[in-house]
Amino acid sequence: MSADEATRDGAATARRKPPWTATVLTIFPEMFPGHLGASLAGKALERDLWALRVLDIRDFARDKHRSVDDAPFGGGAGMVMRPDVVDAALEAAKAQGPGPAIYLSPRGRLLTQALVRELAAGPGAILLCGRYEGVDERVLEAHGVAEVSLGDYVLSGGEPAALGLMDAVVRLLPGVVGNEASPAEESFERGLLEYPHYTRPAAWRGRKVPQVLTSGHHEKVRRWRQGQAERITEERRPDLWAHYLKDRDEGEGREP
Ligand code: 9D3
Repeated sequence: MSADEATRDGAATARRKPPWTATVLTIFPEMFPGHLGASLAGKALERDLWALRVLDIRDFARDKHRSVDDAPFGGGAGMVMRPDVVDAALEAAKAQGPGPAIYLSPRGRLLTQALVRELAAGPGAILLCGRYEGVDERVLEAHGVAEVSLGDYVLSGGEPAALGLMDAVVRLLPGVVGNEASPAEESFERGLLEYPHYTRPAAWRGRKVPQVLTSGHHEKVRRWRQGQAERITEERRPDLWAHYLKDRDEGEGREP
């Protein structure tokens, strides 16, 4: 028996590594788990394949009105989340949840599949959701908080972004995705968009399924799909296409 097996042996000492844990800081705790309580992520949550802790930032306010925001120094519209309140919430989150502290913010680094993979490989994440105009800069500096954005469009706050980030991470955790398709086969992992998909009926409103897909020639199907994925990526996402060509020419993934 290996040392590792020995430490797991015996009913009294049997203990599983804690699951990937999201600790969310928000003034809208009722938005969680949201869609992550349904479908694959919801099943995985029930099976303790990941954990979700939600802290209400308002619980860390100290005045009788439970204020979390105040007017911006320098003037201007809107309100700013107070550093003392967010600090207390972050301290509580760090005491009970593992992983890097991330502020969901339109100024953040774009969330990519590479970052999602990095987060999924770690123990969890502390997700700070902003509302109003944002959070006082000093508390972000003091806690070494990273900033992550979902894309260049305006959301109403950090909560929908936190749900999107967790969705992307959770589906990568061991045991969560039902089918056996390896993540390495996913289009984004290969740097390409997906090829087109078809199912029955073989003819629908006069539109036929591409013949190669009903031919039974697996190698021809594979080549057709690869060609389609490349065509669609080149047409729709020149940025991904350039990166794909660069990786391919550097010999990544496939040998010459
Ligand atoms: C109206 C306020 N905006 C000035 C132009 C700044 C602004 C503040 C707060 C814009 C959006 C938000 C709320 N958004 C988020 O907290 C957010 C977000 C987003 O809006 N887009 C993409 N990713 C993210 S992550 C968090």
